Amino acid sequence: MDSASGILPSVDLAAEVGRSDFYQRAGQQHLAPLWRVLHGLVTDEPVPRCVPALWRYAQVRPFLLEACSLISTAEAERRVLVLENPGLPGASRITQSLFAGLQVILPGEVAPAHRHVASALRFIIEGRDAFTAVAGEKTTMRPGDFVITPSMTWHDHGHEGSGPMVWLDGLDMHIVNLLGASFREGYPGQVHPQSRPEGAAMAEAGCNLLPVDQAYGSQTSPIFNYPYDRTREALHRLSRFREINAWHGHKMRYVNPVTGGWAMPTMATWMQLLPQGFESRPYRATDSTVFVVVEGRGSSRVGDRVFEWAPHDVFVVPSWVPVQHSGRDDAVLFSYSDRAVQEKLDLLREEKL
Ligand code: GTQ
Repeated sequence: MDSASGILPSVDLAAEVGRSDFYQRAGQQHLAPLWRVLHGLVTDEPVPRCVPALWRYAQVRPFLLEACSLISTAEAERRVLVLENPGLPGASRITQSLFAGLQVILPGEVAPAHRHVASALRFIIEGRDAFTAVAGEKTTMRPGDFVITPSMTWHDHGHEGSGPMVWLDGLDMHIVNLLGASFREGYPGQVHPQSRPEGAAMAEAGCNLLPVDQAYGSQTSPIFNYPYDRTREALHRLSRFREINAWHGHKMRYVNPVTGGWAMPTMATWMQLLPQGFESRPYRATDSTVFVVVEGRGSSRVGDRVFEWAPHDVFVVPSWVPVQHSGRDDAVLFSYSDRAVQEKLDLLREEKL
């Protein structure tokens, strides 16, 4: 950050010249005057470096396919194009706290097993018959599914179908790194062995029932694939009898059935239906949010920008910037943010305008 922008208005700039020797000597002792930077550190309101941005899938997809011809998953480990916020170039961030990338895998390829403290979410964009295996259980991924890789669980991805498979990865590694808590391990071998049948997690936790005497030590949901057919059905059904929310349309949050809280401890996730012709009222919140268009076309006003979007486009709404959505057709948006962290730390602020 530019230190001048943080100078207290009351600091006398002429007098600062006479203090330069002091600053220099203090600096040699690793001491720095707070009064030169205070207002840049403790700001009157959020000063996001993250800016509103839109990635059109039609423009991004050719780059994903070109990446497939240039590097294998074996070499890349994860063949991902990072969605870099234009306000944070080179930082591998879509918001100040969160990572987003588009991962592509081709038939027959394997993204080898590893595990890390950072948690990941996958939101499936395109393709069929690819799977991810998490902690010994495989799940086949379909467009619109929300899939979780909990902290420190072994995971690999594979593809047994035809055509490229693309999903959006959302990770919290910048939060983990801020706190100095990152660990990672590669698995000795391409894939981690499977120990449970596909569908085990859904049977145990996805039917409004939980096994007796089962202890849950983690804050992450035991359901690791929230399939789109069920999510979509819920949204459309409730749109027929529930009054619409003026700021969000019909919006549901993904929950951990054990706690009733967010599905993941760091990242909050939602799916919303904006019925044809619906125009939301504007709101703003301190959690910068990433949106993925699942179905339909529409537009979102984000601060002074207007994004016209179509299926598979991704856009980002920075902290404290007002947002307003309109659905041209029945449109469905997936979204995620660091709200789960902000709530736990009593940091979240929201304003419905
Ligand atoms: O699939 O495990 O986009 O570890 C970034 C880091 C994906 C993954 C990413 C990862 C992964």
